[in-house]
Amino acid sequence: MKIFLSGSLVDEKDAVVSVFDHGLLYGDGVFEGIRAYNGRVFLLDEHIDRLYDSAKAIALDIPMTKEEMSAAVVDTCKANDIAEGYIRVVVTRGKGTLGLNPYLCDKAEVIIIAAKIQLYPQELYDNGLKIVTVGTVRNHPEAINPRIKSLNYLNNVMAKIEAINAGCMECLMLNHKGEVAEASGDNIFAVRNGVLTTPPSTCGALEGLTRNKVMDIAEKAGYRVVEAPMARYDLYVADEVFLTGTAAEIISVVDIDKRIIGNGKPGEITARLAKLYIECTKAEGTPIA
Ligand code: PXG
Repeated sequence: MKIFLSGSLVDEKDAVVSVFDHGLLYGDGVFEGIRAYNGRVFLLDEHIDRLYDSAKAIALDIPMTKEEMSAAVVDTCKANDIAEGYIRVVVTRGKGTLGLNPYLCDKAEVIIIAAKIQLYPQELYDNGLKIVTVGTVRNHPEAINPRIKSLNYLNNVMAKIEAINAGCMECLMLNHKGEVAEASGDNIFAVRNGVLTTPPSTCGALEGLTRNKVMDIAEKAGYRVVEAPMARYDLYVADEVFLTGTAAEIISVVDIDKRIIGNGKPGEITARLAKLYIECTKAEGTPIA
């Protein structure tokens, strides 16, 4: 496998970073997870914009222009013959000292990996997920803003541990006010009486690109879409609940804290939106070839 590392494509065995990299020492950096479908990189500009916004928020200078970054993503796919896959872009603070001071770091390190995707088992799409609310509260927005896609994912990892310990693959995270934020690695939507509701990013959600795309698709399909603070109650009494994310795409939730959602089966509106989303993934994107 060829990896893009600090400006060039290198063999996987040569793709190594310093043990003094602050990405490793402090989780100091940002990342993106991107999909390639049908020989195209899906939502590439949107991912690059979010990467640069995340970097700006943590005062990290990426030593490449957005155009160079987009080209590097495409080149990395090409070098690995990826037409369908998962691309991870990582920008770390770079090599520094054993102290926190990011201003003592050399230069941000840029890593791009383009690999085959590990999909969730089909059974989960057919039958829906069971999730539980976890005790790990979403990061306070004035501590680490959840809109920053940072390398510091311990908040999400702790939530995921609780989910797995409870026998679930995903979980529901609430913000410091007890409002619905998101899952550990996906956004959440409720459908009730044909209206879609999802929390605004100010409630502690990442501004998911799948989320934004689904909102767009839903509106075009004639559904009303509302961004509003939500309580767990709103999810419990919904007709349908689903999660969105680059990896998961759209996946139904049929059980939250042992409350059966709707009739306990993946809903019709969710299925319709998932179909429309898949159509977009096949038809849109930046060509790799
Ligand atoms: N919320 C969080 C906290 C995320 O990390 C999403 C929502 C969905 O956003 P997008 O833009 O993908 O629709 C994410 C995305 C993985 C992986 O390997 C994916 C994510 C995070 C960590 C790992 O699939 N996130």
